[in-house]
Amino acid sequence: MNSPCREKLFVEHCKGVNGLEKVVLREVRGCSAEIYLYGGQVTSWKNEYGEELLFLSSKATFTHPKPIRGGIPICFPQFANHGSLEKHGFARSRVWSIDPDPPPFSANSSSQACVDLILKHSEEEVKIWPHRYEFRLRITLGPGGDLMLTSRIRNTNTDGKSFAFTFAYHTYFAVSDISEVRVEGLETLDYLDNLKDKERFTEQGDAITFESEVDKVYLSTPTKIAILDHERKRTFVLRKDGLPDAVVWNPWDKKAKAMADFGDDEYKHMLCVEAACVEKPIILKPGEEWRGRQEISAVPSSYCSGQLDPKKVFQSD
Ligand code: TA6
Repeated sequence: MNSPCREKLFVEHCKGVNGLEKVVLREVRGCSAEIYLYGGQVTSWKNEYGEELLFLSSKATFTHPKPIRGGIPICFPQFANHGSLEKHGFARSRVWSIDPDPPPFSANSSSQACVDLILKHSEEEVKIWPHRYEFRLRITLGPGGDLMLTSRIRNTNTDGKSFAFTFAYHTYFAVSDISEVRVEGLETLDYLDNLKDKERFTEQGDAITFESEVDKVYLSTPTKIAILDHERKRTFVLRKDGLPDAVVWNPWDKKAKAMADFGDDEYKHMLCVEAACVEKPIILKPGEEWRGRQEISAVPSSYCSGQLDPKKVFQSD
């Protein structure tokens, strides 16, 4: 095992809910992240004060085949119902493995708090999605507490066939009160509205705020998006690469009540902003690899204001 991700101090392998295997990442200042092999899913991300930054429903079940409600589910090989597979694909309800020997990354991070996971086709799965693949997921907690997820998906078909897929990091951010939250970076963009049969609209006005159910796929978005939580004076900054779209979702009260694994009032304390590739599926020929990256950080809002003027910042990296 030559993974740089095995230093005991920074990476702990243990059991979580229902005895499921999980990995805890820690960095020196006290930030942490938890990852379940079930779903290859981040379920917790805490800052140096031990404050939880991701939403995980109090009703989340950690039982196969139901995906875990909250954290960062991986949607692959299909986002939502953009295809004939089960909603959001099967990766979020499969048990991933620790990748014993991940191929080197060109952009190597200095952090030792990281874990490499791998998911490969199973013979069962080939019956519903007739392709062979290797999906490598590296999750890194940076020295400053930033959380990076890098996916590398390779077509390993031996029959010469290409495959197409859509993808999302379905990130559930924890917020104090959804009606006090603003998203910057998506204004004036086109989006597909899932509440209106995926019809295409253009976002009007200023930053996005929330007063009812929202389920939109913003298209060709900038590489930086900010989620400002006024009450908590915290801003999440999401940076992405290889993922042109961004999904914004809050179920609001009625849908919340209809979900068995979601508390009736929990919609007030979460917002999904998802780095995604939905509109134009990714196509891989045999032997080809795709890479998609999401990096999230949480900073005090005072630090962000001004720097997040979309005209100044969102076009740059
Ligand atoms: O990403 C938004 C979305 O596709 C919504 O339509 C909403 O249903 C959500 O995902 C959650 O889906 P799930 O299958 O986890 O209940």
